[in-house]
Amino acid sequence: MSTAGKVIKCKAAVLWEANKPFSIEEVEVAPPKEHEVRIKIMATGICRSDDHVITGALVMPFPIILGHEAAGVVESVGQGVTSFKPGDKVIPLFIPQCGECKSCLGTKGNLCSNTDLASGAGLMPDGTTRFTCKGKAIHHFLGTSTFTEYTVVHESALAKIDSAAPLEKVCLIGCGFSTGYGAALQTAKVEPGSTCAVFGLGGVGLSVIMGCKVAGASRIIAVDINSDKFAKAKELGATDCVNPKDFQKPIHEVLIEMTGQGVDYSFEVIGRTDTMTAALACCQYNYGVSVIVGVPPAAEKITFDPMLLFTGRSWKGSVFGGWRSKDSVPKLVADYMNKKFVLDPLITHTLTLTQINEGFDLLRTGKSIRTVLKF
Ligand code: CND
Ligand code: ZN
Repeated sequence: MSTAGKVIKCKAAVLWEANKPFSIEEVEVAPPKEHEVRIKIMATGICRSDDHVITGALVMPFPIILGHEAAGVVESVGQGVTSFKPGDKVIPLFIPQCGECKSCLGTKGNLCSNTDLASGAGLMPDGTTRFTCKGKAIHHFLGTSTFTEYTVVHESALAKIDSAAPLEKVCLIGCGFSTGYGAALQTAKVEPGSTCAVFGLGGVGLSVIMGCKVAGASRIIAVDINSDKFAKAKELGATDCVNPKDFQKPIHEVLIEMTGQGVDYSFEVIGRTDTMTAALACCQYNYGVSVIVGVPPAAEKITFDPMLLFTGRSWKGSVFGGWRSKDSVPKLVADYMNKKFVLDPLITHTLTLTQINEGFDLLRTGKSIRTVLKF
């Protein structure tokens, strides 16, 4: 029997408060309103940004359903939705592309004004939620919320993808892969023959390495305090691996010595202020470019020597790899289907939604790259 137009009761991982495990609960998911789409989630990756909400490094309201890196199938559509129909394979977009704001209409940026990243309201664009549990409204996360069997997203925050795409792999295109790969190709625009340094070798950092390699970088230096990450970094294109713990001197000095004048491009893919400054300092003093990809911890500030910028370095940030989400995600899926890049090496664990806390433990103990939860 069709579920369209009805409330769906299903399982979801609810985070009731900070620094607590997820609770697997039965939630009610309301039907999609005008210009919204209800999706059956088939697979979702666990990203460090989800963990940042748990620890408070990324401030969002509780209770909340986290998860933003997923793939699924359309269950039903709200009034006025013409570009999606039940059965379509889709990827939710944590950075929407409304097509109407200054970023979407211009050619320079990808950060749609309708993103919930800055306001952190945890609500649908109309200011309400589609989830309830035990009589309480549950917040959305970045307009996606994928740690649930069903979710509702605005049509501007959804991309239709190839019906042959394997959802348990391409879910990574919803965040980790695209964020890292695009930081190298779209934001930094790494050129052939460049020297790059990548700080942090999780799913996102390893995807930066893949992007640097595709761009033709001749030297890619991978930096992590967990040397267990080095084998995979090399497999994906790193030419050198450095553990800051093996040196007395600061890591930026080590990298400058290794390269003569510093790297052409550096990427901070951890989410720490000290490594953001180190990444800036390790790039070439005149034309080096440093890209912040890791989510900055809330309430922390950076004090740095402005001489680092005065001599000509650039310091940039990159959200969702600089991709215009709705336009780019279907193309990235097509590129994956045409074997232009791999996703398998990033997926180290596959679990079910009810094992979500185990998945987060694997991330926190540095044992996983990406865990994919299959439904
Ligand atoms: P994950 O935790 O898997 O990787 C981080 C890596 O950094 C790990 O391998 C750590 O060992 C390493 N690390 C930790 N501390 C240090 C240190 N002091 N020096 C060197 N290495 C260290 O995280 P992820 O790959 O899922 O995400 C990385 C960051 O990117 C994280 O902050 C996440 O929130 C952010 C991000 C940004 C965006 C965006 O759009 N910009 C999207 N998704 C995630
Ligand atoms: Zn993410």
